[in-house]
Amino acid sequence: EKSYDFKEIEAKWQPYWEETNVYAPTNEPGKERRYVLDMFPYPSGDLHMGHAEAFVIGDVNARFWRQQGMDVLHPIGWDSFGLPAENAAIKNNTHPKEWTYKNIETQANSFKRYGIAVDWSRRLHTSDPEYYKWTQWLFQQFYKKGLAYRKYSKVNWCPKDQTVLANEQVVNGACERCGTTVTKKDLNQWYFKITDYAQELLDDMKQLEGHWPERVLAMQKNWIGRSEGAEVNFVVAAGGGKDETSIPVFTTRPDTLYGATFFVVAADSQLAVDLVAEDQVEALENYREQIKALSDIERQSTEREKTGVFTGRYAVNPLTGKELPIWASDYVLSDYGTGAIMAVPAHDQRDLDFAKKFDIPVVTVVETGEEDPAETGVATAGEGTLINSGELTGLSKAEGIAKAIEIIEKAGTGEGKTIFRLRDWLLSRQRFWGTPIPVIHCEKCGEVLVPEEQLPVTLPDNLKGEDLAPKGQSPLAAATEWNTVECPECGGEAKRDSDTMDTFVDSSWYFLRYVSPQYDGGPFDPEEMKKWGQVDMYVGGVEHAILHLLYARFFTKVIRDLGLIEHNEPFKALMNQGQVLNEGKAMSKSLGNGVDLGEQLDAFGVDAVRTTMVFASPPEDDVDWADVSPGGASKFLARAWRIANDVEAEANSDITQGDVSLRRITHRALNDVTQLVETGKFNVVVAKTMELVNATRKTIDSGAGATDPAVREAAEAIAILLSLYAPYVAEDMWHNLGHDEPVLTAGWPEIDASLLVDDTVVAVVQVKGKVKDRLDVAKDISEADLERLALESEAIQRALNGAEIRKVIVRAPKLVNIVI
Ligand code: ANZ
Ligand code: ZN
Repeated sequence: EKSYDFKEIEAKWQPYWEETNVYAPTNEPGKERRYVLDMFPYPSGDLHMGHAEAFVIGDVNARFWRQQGMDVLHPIGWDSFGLPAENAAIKNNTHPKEWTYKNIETQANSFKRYGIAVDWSRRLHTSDPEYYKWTQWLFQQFYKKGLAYRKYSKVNWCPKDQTVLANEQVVNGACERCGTTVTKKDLNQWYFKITDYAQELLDDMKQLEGHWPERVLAMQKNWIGRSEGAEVNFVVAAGGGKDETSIPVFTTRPDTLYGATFFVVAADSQLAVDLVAEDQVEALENYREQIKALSDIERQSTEREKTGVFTGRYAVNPLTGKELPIWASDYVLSDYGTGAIMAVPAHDQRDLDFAKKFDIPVVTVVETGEEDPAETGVATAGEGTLINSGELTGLSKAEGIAKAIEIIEKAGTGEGKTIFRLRDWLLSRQRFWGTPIPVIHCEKCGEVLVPEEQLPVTLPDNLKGEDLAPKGQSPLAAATEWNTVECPECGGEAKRDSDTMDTFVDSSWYFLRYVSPQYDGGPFDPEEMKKWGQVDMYVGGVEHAILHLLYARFFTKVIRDLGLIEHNEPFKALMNQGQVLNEGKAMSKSLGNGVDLGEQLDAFGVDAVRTTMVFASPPEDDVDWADVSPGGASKFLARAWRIANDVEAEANSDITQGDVSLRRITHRALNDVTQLVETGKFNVVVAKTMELVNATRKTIDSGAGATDPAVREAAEAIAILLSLYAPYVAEDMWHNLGHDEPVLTAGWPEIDASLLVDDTVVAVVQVKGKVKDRLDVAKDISEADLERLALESEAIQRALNGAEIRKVIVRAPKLVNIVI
């Protein structure tokens, strides 16, 4: 008899899937559609265990919906612009595309081997001119709507990588990539005006609740950071050689105005420079030098000791008329609110720390029942009653806020205001391997969009190696031949913009491109978009919980406002897969605990690795590779596979004559799996298959079992269940069972509801009135049988402990009470 040989099976079916293109949508009219998407990979080296975990999850979803009779779009592509390719090119004296496309090919082959049910004809790469043409086109539409603009600004600059970094790429003051201390640099930079959509990005999260992980929604909400409060104007009295002026502050607590004892401006702001009294200029300058390299997070940290300098000026509290000393400190950020605050040490911890350090009075204005902050050093932020607050005294916090806003609005010294923490998206990078910004700069005409018919603006092919090394300006700025052009407006000599786009731009719309990746009349074919629209299930790592998802949501909304799509949100549902660990730790080179995916596939086969990934835990939990057994999975698959071989022609093909107990297990498994997949319990799907394999084997081994029609029914069900996560075995079994079509076109078997009805109940066995055991028994069990089972139970024997039985009361099928 033939034995299970995964290598042979893999070699047989992989080309078959490609030839039959079985994973492409069928476009049959009237079919329900589902769009399943995995976050596309970055082409660094070959696939690793993390890919294997993430992609099998999307795959189970896609395969399940397909088996449920839906038309499924499940595409793949590569996020193929980015710095590593450029660094490799500099090192190897090549063009970045060589490294990039070589790695893509390697990964594509591995994905094919891994048996992912994707439509390969839709494959895209963001570094293909056919793709980035439309990234550029979208940029231009944003520009025309005023949503892409250039601004001179201080940006985080990595002196080693010679590029701008977004705030989130600065970790503890150092470049996320190379660890070099980040400095600030003044540069003219491109931004997307995502802040215009802040409120909508927040509001539409309602549609995602229950479909996205809660923690992702919480992170998005926090990142958008909506704050309600007031803007209050403080007059700054003339002094220190400077004129009278006025400075607004943003506060969430206008109710605490009477407790403000000082005033702080962001030390690194222009405001501080403009304000400072002449005799404090030097002190301020020294201080500014000192704080230059600190990140926002460090500045705001409550751990760090507060620092600052007095500016020599005073601000007048508009409610009390009192003068407050103005300090400059780094704990106030220059780009949040107005860059200035009224400080209320009694009720704000950072202010209190500062006040303690510099001996500034602390005035409690909200009686919260807690101890005096001036004594304890702990600010009180909770509810309470206002005290020492003039016309606000006696009010609650909420009433006080409303009343204070009313007063300042009447007096014309301020107003209620809502602000957001979200900043505009800095998208320009001074690097080579990215989408060129399709703008021309002309001395006469200013910024001019590259005419649409000239798109794409392609990257030059002739730069390589050292040409790409950062030298303070973008390699494209140095490529004179490439960047010198005629101005589309006046015909004079002009320069191409030499920046490229943040790769997050490329990935903010790729899910739209997949509906028609070859379309050249626009970023996507409107007809295809009508069919597929929103992604039904998006699978990817939680590391993208903020930026990528927020940017994709922003793009979707702008593209909707351009009239190109109708939906508001890109991803209806989101699933974050867990990590694959080894011995409890993330795999890493330095720990030397990496597990090589290719080696695992060679040793155990694709299906066993996939099954192990799925079986180890629910998708969102981590998998520790040290705790799992791909060898065990391989044995299970071999057992399943043998069943298909053992099925014999039925003596009687009337399925209703088949073994009822096996049929019950089969139909229950098919029935349960629907719910299990929909609730993401993929691991239980594997357990159910195992149960069915065992039951089927038992029936086969009991004499004439192999010819029982229930065995064939079960074997087919096993192939269909396996087709969700172990595609090779499933395909081979399906064909061994005599089918000519791919298993994925089998469709979900019809479930016989009469076989789902529970024919067992739980009988409770009590000793002296206390429950000592529970037994699964047939509904129609006789009193005698139930009594016998109860007395034979080990738990009951233990409970009796040799005591003499006085009486046994049996109420079949649910209760046995033993009296001793
Ligand atoms: C007075 C006050 C009293 C404040 C009080 C808080 C508690 P969120 O919720 O994060 O928006 N603030 C305003 N602008 C700031 C800046 N640029 N850098 C640092 N802190 C700034 O926080 C708003 C509060 O943070 C504001 O309300 C302000 O302090 C401070 F009992 O004003 B508050
Ligand atoms: Zn011009």
